[in-house]
Amino acid sequence: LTKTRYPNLKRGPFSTLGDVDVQFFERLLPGTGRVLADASEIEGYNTDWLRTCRGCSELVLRPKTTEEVSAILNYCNTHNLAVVPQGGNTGLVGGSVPVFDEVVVSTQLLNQIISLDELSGSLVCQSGCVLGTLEDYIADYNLTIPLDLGAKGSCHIGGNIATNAGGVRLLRYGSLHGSILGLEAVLPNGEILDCMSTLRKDNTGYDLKQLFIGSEGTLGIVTAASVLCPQKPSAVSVAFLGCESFSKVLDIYKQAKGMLAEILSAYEFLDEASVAVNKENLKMTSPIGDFPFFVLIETSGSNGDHDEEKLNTFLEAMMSDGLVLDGTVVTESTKIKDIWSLRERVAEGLLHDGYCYKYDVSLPQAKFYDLVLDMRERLGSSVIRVVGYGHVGDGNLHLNMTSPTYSSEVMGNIEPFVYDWVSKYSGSISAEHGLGFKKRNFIYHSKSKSAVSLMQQIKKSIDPNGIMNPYKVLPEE
Ligand code: FAD
Ligand code: 2HG
Ligand code: ZN
Repeated sequence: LTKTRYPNLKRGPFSTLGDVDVQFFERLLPGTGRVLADASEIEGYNTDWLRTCRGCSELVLRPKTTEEVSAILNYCNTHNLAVVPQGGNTGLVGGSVPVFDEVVVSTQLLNQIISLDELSGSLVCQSGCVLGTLEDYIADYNLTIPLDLGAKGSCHIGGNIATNAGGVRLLRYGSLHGSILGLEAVLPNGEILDCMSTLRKDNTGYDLKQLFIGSEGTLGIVTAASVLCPQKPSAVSVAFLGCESFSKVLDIYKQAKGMLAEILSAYEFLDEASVAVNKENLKMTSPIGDFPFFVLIETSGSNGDHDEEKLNTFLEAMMSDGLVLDGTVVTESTKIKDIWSLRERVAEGLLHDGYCYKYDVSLPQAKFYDLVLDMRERLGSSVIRVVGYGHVGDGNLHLNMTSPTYSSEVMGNIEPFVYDWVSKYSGSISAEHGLGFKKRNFIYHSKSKSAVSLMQQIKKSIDPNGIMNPYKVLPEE
């Protein structure tokens, strides 16, 4: 690990960790595996999922309670030590790893489920609970988590809240701004902020929890949350369809909204190049032939016969109108999983090419795919591939390019072109992954000067010493 990974960036005026600091943390967090300082043990905490960002922290702390988090932050704030909160480390914008030598505070051991109200569906848990574990736990109570994403086996609910993660169920259940009923966070000075409501309705004053949803670790550490869990649908079907153009993908979406209506729970698309990633890099097979575009439709409801009838009528109409060229429908859970894997594993498959240039944008749906086409033309053979896939129903495109290794020439052709393109259509340069370290300097492409200025004031008032996740989210001053 080298301290000069980012030679053009100036380290903030923070203290450097000393033996006395480490001894304090060892006393605070007794037992094995709670204070990690061995280089080989902390390498993973210094490197992000995409393996494109690397810090050189020398200390990882693993608290188990809110009080321990409070004592850690109080100490760091008093001793001017910078901190990076880390959950499952699946973030895609370099927000979860140190930039220089920030102390990593991992939520891995903050993993207790606290309570579940079966009737209202409010689940209260510590922030380090893995999303998939929560899903499995509440399935026994016929409930489900209002959020689902490919990283569910590793990401933490606290990380999901900190990034305001979207995922494939947003179309049905809305964003975490609605599903998180309350939370507890530790502020940079160690103070514990209790916003832990389990109520659906509570209009008493400013809704402070919203500030932490999507704050990417820059305002404090979320230690616990209350999640509104909907009833688990008893009938789920997935259709995987092939079609000839992106405009047909949108036509089918329009029809799906009308004909499937309340049972439509996901509408995702992949282009041919995305499915090729699955086939070439992950040796996966597609259940239907080759088509320029693929649509994944999920329906969920409470009556399988009713839903199947609706889905069949819809598909017959789509085939006879020539919108869908071929397709398959599955209802068995392992087959449903296999089809979802085709969509959810593209991100993993892309890494096998070498370096991945990753963009996650919101655009008016009609303009959506033009960006992929423009990028393909612009980059030509300088990249291995340009792929487009994503959450059509949410107007969220995932645009990815790959090359064997990082190329500054390719990067120069992508940025700022891609951000200017998105800005021209009033889109968002980060629909769901956040700004983190990689995208913070492009914030003005999506936010006004007045909005960024207020964000900076909020940051200063909550974190006057700037110790929480420095170099992230807000632009370089
Ligand atoms: P981390 O990566 O550890 O951290 C992310 C950010 O949150 C960092 O800035 C970190 O400092 C901060 N943070 C983490 N925990 C806390 C806490 N307790 N308090 C305060 N700050 C904290 N994202 C989507 O939105 N939709 C998707 O569909 C989606 N699919 C993905 C699929 C794959 C295969 C992968 C690898 C990633 C995907 N992501 C997706 C991105 C990522 O999984 C999400 O951003 C996720 O919410 C991050 O959770 P995490 O626990 O891994 O957080
Ligand atoms: C998804 O929807 C994730 O699969 C990851 O948000 C997207 O890696 C990507 O481009
Ligand atoms: Zn996504």
